[in-house]
Amino acid sequence: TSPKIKVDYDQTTGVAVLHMQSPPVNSLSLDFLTELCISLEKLEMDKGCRGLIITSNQPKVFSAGLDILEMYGKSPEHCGEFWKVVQEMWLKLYGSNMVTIAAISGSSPAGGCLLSLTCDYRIMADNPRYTIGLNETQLGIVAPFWFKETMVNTVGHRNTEVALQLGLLYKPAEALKIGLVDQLVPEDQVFTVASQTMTKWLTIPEHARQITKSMMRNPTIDKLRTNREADIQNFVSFITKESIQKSLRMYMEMLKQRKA
Ligand code: CO8
Repeated sequence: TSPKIKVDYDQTTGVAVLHMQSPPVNSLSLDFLTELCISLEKLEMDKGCRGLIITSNQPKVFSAGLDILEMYGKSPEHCGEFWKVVQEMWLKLYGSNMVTIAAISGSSPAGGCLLSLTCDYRIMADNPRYTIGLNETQLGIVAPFWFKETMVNTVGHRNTEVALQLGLLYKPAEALKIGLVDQLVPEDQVFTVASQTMTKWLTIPEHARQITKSMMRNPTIDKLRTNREADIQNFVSFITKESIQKSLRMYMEMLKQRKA
């Protein structure tokens, strides 16, 4: 199988660009996330790599979020293994020493939104066809506490309360208004602006910035670190419930019908 992630690392600038290239919609499957974690591990170990831009090579979509097929009709063992790598992805990105920028070139629901929320800065294509948000309740599922906290840390308690209960998917202008993204730019400039923004962030003394980032994020990270196993058990027992499986099936059927 062809790689789902392509990394271009420029040693002279110290900036790596991670392209998600898993057709059709960069859904976060077990294989995708495993590959992503391996790439992140390598970049994090390379002391010369100071910045990471995450973007999508798929048209119209940044990432469709967790691959629903990894959670539907699968054994508890499989679900547990899958959830572990979802946690791993979040821990690696939210706690990264690198400056991370999401170049959001398309829609970014659920896990795709979470992925961009782990970054230090979000630039989104200003196209009203695209949406971003944590829409879990629309699938009949519940965003776990660390999804919720990542959202609270970004847009505050009240915005999160509304966004998560209603499972809101925001158009770019609305996302900007609540601070879910930091900047909107014309579609063809997302990457260029991300690179320019990176240059700016990299002028800040590295150690001071890293300590500041950890100070902001460690309380949330530590909560998952110390509760990983329980969080896996929670997920597995929730997702394998008959009623939840039924919700997932109905949601997938809705996706197919919407297409037809
Ligand atoms: N997983 C698996 N397959 C998917 C997913 C997904 N997340 N998203 C889309 N697909 C499939 C579609 O079913 C379709 O398949 P097919 O070609 O066989 O019919 C194909 O990908 C292409 O999709 P579309 O035709 O819909 O493509 P569009 O370009 O029209 O739209 C979108 C792209 C906007 C991304 C749209 O596909 C969409 O809205 N997808 C659903 C996104 C979503 O709701 N994801 C939620 C996943 S759950 C999650 O991430 C967090 C779960 C937390 C778990 C907590 C439990 C305790």
